Amino acid sequence: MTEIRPGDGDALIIVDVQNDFCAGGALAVPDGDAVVPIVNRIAGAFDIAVLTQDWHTPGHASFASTHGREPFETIELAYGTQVLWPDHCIMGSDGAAFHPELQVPTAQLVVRKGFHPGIDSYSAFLEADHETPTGLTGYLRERGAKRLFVCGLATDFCVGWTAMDARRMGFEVLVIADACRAIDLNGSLDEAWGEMTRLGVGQIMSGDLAAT
Ligand code: VGL
Ligand code: ZN
Repeated sequence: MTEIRPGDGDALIIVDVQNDFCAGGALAVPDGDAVVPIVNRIAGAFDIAVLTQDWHTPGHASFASTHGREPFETIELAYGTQVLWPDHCIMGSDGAAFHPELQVPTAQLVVRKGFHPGIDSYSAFLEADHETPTGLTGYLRERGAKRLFVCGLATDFCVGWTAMDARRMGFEVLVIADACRAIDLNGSLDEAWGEMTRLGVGQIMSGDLAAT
C-alpha cells in the first residue's frame, strides 16, 4: 500500500475508547487498551477528528439486566434483534469516561450515542432503528469531509456499524485495523468484515499513514 498522507477532506473517527470497553471495564474488549497509544500517535495528522462516546441511560434497553436476562443473549425489540449487554457506559459514570491515557487534544467534536432509553446505537451516524440520526453526517459534510478513517472499539459492533453507515451516507471509508479491537461474539468479527467489505469499506494499518 502506498503511503497515505491525511489532508483536506479527511477525517478521523475515534469510536468508544472508554473505560468500560477497556481492561477492568464492564464490557471489556479483549486487548482494548492496545488501541490507545496508536490513536494518540495518529490523531494529530487529521484536520478533522471526532470522538464518539457510548452513552446510555440507567435501565437502557440494550442492558440484559433491564429485561431480567443474561448478558450476550439476544431479544427482539421494535427495531429488530438486540444483543443484550452487561450494564455499561452509563451517562456520566467513570465507565463512560474516555480511557485516562487517551490523548487527542485536537479532536473537535464528541458524539454521544445510545442515550435514548429504548434504542441502542452502535453507529455514530444512525441509531439502531436505522432512522434516528445523531447529526454526525451533517457535521462532517459541513466541514467538507469526504474520506473517513475509523478506529477504536469494538471492530465488530460500533466501529463496523459506524464504517458501514458512513459508506451508506456516501463517504469513502477506511478502517485502521490495528487501531481497533473486537468483541467477537459468535463469529461477529468475520461477519462484520464481510459486510464492511461488501459495502466498500477499505482496510489499512496505522503504519500506512505518513508521518505518524
Ligand atoms: C459497543 C456493545 C454495546 C461498542 C457499544 O462500542 O462496540 N458494543 N455498546
Ligand atoms: Zn453500548
